[in-house]
Amino acid sequence: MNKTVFISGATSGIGKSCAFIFAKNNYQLILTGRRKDRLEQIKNDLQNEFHVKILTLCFDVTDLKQTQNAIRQIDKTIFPTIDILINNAGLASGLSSIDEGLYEDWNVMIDTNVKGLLHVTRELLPTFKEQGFGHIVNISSTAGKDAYPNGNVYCATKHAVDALSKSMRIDLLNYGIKVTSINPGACETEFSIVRFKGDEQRAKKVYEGFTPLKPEDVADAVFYTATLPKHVCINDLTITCLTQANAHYHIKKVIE
Ligand code: NDP
Ligand code: 8X3
Repeated sequence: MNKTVFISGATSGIGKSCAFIFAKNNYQLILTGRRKDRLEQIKNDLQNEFHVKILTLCFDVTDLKQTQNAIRQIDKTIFPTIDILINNAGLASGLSSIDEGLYEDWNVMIDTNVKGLLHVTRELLPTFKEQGFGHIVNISSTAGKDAYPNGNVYCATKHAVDALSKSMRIDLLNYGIKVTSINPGACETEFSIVRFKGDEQRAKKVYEGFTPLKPEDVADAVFYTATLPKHVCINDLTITCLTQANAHYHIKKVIE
């Protein structure tokens, strides 16, 4: 029987690359996000290429009702198990000093990165407990390990994800559920376009002069942690490009 991976935020970047690598390796997919057109396009592309079963669920993780309705409609006869949950949906909104931050940016980051992750996890836990196995992979960040200038609330939300991964691992040990935190550094996706509210020029500048991670690099790491023997759990994995030492120390150098 094929295993199933549930990916939140599969419409772009790291989530989309995770969908690709798991489909290529014959997993069934449950792909989620708010952009229905993108979900359908990715589903068609992956089904045509890899012939795997794919369910798309279009919902906003910040909305508990939408999250519950979507997850509760998963048909157990088609997806008898959910083996892996990749809590990937997340974002930064704005980059400003704490005294100048906008309440609406703070709310959207806290609601998405912390409450959204909790909503999805809580809804899938009954399935994991019933099965007696499951693997939660939380996409945190180097920003969850250290703060950087003007990162304040985004860093706080990723520190919260870090704490939640540690807590989940303790609370879920008795149920045979693995919990892994993946902490990427700068990775070129739509992340900075979202952070700078559609300003593509400003977003592009973030990655100038060095070679950032590609979303496929992070997806490779996720896939590695998710395909280890049953008794092995990678708790915490930080992955950066060669020119980034931590959340705030980078050098500019292009790697050929
Ligand atoms: P992208 O912007 O490319 O992808 C973000 C994904 O999250 C999209 O699929 C988006 O889907 C989804 N998403 C955002 N908000 C919501 C919501 N409210 N409800 C449902 N889905 C949502 O960025 P990345 O791929 O870079 O980001 C993925 C994760 O990786 C995030 O948690 C981010 O914090 C983390 N990360 C990113 C790094 C980077 O440098 N890029 C580094 C470290 C961590 P849609 O808009 O369709 O809803
Ligand atoms: C996303 C990357 O550099 O803004 O977590 O922390 S960064």
